Amino acid sequence: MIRNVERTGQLVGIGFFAWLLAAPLAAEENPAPRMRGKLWVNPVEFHECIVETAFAIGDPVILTGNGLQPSDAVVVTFEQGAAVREIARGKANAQGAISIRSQIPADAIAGTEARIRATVQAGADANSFVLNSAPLQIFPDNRDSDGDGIKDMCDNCPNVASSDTIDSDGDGLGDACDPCPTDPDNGASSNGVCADGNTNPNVPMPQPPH
Ligand SMILES: [Ca+2]
Ligand SMILES: [Ca+2]
Ligand SMILES: [Ca+2]
Repeated sequence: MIRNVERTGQLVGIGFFAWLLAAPLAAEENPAPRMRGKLWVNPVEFHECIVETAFAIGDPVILTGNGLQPSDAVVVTFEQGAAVREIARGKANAQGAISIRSQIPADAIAGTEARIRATVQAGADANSFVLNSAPLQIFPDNRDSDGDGIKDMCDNCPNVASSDTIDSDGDGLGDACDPCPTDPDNGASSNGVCADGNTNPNVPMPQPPH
């Protein structure tokens, strides 16, 4: 009986080492499916934008991505909520990369977050690989309301002309229109007084009791 137990133990041990040896081979034969990668949305006309993901309706764009298999065929869709429309088709090159020209569709909805996806339809990655863009902010047009040369969608002070888009406190408002340029909560936590001691005109000052 003892001998049988020892023998069983030996068999279990041999089986374990056999599994260890076989496991890497099995992993190579069945690699984990690659489901999602990154799709970069680049403006055709370079514009220095604070928000790199801001685009206007009709803007021409170049979509780039990699990590695909050579010759994979992709369908590119522009998606806002449940609305999905095809905007381009393309094919991966010999290095598994794509570069496809398209545009923000004319019937896109301004003010609604969008995403662009390239889904493999045919090829080695068919139905298993999708390239996703970052969420995109869609603006109605390329207007420059204050005429300072910086488009509204790229201007952190769209109604105040300024030569730059410097935002010292990083709160999204440029120094040129920030009521508290060095106070990111703009005095909200100190009764309307900015960090530099000035008063924030956008926060009502507490009134003395009558
Ligand atoms: Ca402007
Ligand atoms: Ca401006
Ligand atoms: Ca600011």
